[in-house]
Amino acid sequence: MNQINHLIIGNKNYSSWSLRPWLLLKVKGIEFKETKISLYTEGSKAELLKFSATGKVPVFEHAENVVWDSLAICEYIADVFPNANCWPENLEERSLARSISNEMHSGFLSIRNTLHMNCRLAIVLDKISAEVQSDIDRICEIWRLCRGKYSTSGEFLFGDFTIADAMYAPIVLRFQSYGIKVGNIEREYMDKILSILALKKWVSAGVSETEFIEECEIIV
Ligand SMILES: N[C@@H](CCC(=O)N[C@@H](CS)C(=O)NCC(=O)O)C(=O)O
Repeated sequence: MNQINHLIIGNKNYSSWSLRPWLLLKVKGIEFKETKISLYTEGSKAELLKFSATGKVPVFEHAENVVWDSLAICEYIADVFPNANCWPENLEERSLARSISNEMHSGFLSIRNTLHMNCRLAIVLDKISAEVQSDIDRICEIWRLCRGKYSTSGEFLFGDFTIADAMYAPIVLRFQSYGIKVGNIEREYMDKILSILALKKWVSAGVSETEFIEECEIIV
C-alpha cells in the first residue's frame, strides 16, 4: 500500500483553499509531497482533472484514498493522524471548532468574492460594503468568543493549533492585505497566525510567484 501523503495545491499567492490543509499538515509536522498546479492557465484544467473529477484543488492522496475539498481533507488528516490533535479533545470545544470551521467553509461569501487572497497585496481599503463589513464583524465575533474562552490554554482559537485556525488563516492574510481594522483581541490572534514560520514561507513563496490572475487582482 502506498502510504505517501501527497497534497495537490494551487498558486500560493491566490489559493486560499489550498493553504488550509497545507498549513495544517505543516503545523502538525506531518510530512507530505507537494504538487503545485498553476491555476487558470492553458492546460491547468486538464492537469487538475488528473487528480480529481472536481477539477479543483486542494486534493490529498493518502494510501489508496483520494480526498478533495479543503475541509474534507482536514477531517481526513484528523482521522488518520489522531496523535496530531487536529480537533480539540473536549466535545464541547470540538463542537464549536467544527461549527466555526464549517461556517467558514460555507459562508462569508462577500469576503470570499470581493477580497481575494493575494499575498502580494498590501493596501488599506477606503470603502467597505455593508455586506463585507457584516462578514468581518461576524469573523471578529468568532475570534473574540474563542479567545475569550480558551486564551488560558494557548494563543490559537482553542489554545493549541487546530483545524479551525487553518480554516481562518486565509482570512487573517486577507485582513492583513486589505488593511482591515480589528480590535486588540483579533489583532493579537492575527499576529499569532502571521508568526507561524510555515505561513511565512507560504507567503514568501506566493509573493515570489510570477503568475498573475486578473480576476483575483480586482479590488471592488
Ligand atoms: N470548496 C472547495 C473549493 C475549491 C476551489 O474552489 N479551488 C480553486 C482554487 S482556490 C480551484 O481549484 N480553482 C481552479 C478552477 O476552478 O479551475 C474546497 O474547499 O476545497
